[in-house]
Amino acid sequence: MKTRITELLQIEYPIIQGGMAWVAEHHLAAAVSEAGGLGLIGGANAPAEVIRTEIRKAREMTKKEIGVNVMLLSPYADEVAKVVVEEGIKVITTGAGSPEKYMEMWKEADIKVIPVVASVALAKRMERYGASAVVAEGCESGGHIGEQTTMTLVPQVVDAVNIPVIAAGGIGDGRGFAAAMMLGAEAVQIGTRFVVAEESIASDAYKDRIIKAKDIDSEVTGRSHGHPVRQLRNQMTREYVKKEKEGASFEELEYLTLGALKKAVIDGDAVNGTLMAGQIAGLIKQKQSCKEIITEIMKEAEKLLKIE
Ligand code: TUI
Repeated sequence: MKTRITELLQIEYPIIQGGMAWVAEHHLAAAVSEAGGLGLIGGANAPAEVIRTEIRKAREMTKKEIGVNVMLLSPYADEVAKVVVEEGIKVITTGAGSPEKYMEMWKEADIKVIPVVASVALAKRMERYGASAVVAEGCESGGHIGEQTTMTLVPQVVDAVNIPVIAAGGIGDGRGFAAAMMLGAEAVQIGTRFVVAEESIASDAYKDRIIKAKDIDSEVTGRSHGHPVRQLRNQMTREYVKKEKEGASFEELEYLTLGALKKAVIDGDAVNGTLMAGQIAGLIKQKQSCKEIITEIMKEAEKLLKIE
């Protein structure tokens, strides 16, 4: 399947991987790129030198292009923004903010910048700043989310910009992929389904919670302080929501989630950790290789879209 995104990124399949904190490290990024999609290293809150090492390790595993997701709320965002240029990265996605202060530097380095947006306004602003494409991410996604659903956001962004749009949020199989194409997207970004990939280093406890998840098992915390985060419900989220209802301060709530992502992803603590996952978790039933995931999605989508 050819779209402006497969042409732009020179990839076989129009599937890009989400920049998931702790999960999107070199094993997963290399496996997704090797399977014909675009794999990315998730910058998350990691120091720039950690990202440099991750990029180099991914390149030892694949000759194909890998990208980096720069998480703009990170205290290290400025350093990471420079390291990606130094390392010759050619595709950047960004999340949780507007990357406009880095756009000139990245464009000069011939980098394709693909900001993740949660609104039409930011999509239009990013096009003006020279973005090559945007990811329109609906609130079905795991992690930090906006307000719009994928179904409403994607076609509105498609109508508002001329650059290609990648749909994200709630896409986990060929039906979701085909639906995104019907909304005018030219690729999809997938997160949750790649968390459970065989090549993903996420703990078995985290993967098992996704595989056992029902449709209603995710919960959004942090709405009270303007940083809503979708994750699977557990003891930590129950305590968080209770404290949020009691009017706890941002600092008190932050304390609850300190290091909680690492707890879930690396230590396998599914009780106190942050199990970021999208609403599509309920659909995900097994661990598969990235190659199997991508091939299965494409086969199903091509049948639905009647592409031979
Ligand atoms: O960024 C993500 N997903 C993330 S980032 C993350 S790390 C984190 N953890 C706790 C709190 C906050 C972050 C975990 N998951 N997805 C892309 C995304 N970007 N979703 C929503 C947005 C967004 C929201 C508002 C982008 C821009 C924006 O406003 C910027 C502006 O200036 O208008």
